[in-house]
Amino acid sequence: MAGGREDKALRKIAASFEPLAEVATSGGVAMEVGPFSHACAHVSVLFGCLGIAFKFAEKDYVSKVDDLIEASKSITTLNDMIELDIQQDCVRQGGSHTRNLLRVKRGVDMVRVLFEEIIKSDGNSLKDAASVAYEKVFAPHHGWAIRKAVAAGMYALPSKSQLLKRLNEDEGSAKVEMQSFVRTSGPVIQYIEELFNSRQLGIDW
Ligand code: 1PZ
Repeated sequence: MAGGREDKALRKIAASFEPLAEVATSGGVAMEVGPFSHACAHVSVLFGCLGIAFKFAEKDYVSKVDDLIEASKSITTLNDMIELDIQQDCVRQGGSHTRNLLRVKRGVDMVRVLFEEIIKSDGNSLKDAASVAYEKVFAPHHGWAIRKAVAAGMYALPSKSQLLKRLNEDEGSAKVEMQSFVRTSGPVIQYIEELFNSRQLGIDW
């Protein structure tokens, strides 16, 4: 819709990950909680283009991003945020910043894989691309009930062309922005995984 809130949302999402990718590949600069969580907040605009089927996923994702935004008011870097949770022995506790970071990282990864699938598919199906992304990123971590609900929700997704229309993009412009996001989100995801792995916290929980 012209002038709608989703006006050029893809460009915004892609642009907000540029500086994060620079930090991730700098080999020394620490990523800050604020810029990271605000970039992740941009991503949630996509939910608005998917219809009501994924409202529950949106709520879960947004609440976790909001928790990170709140954390950024008193903690500067992702590194320090994790260290504080380690000190307080609450890394895996429900609602901890570190646990929410791992979930939000998966959300970003899902969008990355989703865009990769959309870019390489010729058809008009969003369901196929979304199913592949979900299977790869979230399904191994979700129980039976959630997996069933997600599978049912996939049937309610709009088509790829409907999604692009809601995003105010055509095939060509969408491809450019999606490619940009795929390129920049990769190193950011790796950076976060390294924060976990270098402390033996694991990323499979
Ligand atoms: C076209 C794209 C289709 C989008 C499909 C989205 C599928 C994701 C469905 C996730 C359902 C979430 C239900 C809640 C799950 C929670 O149990 C877990 C664990 O949370 P905790 O126990 O730590 O509080 N939460 C998650 O796994 C995070 C889910 C975030 C979903 C973000 C998806 C981002 C994709 C955006 C695409 C527009």
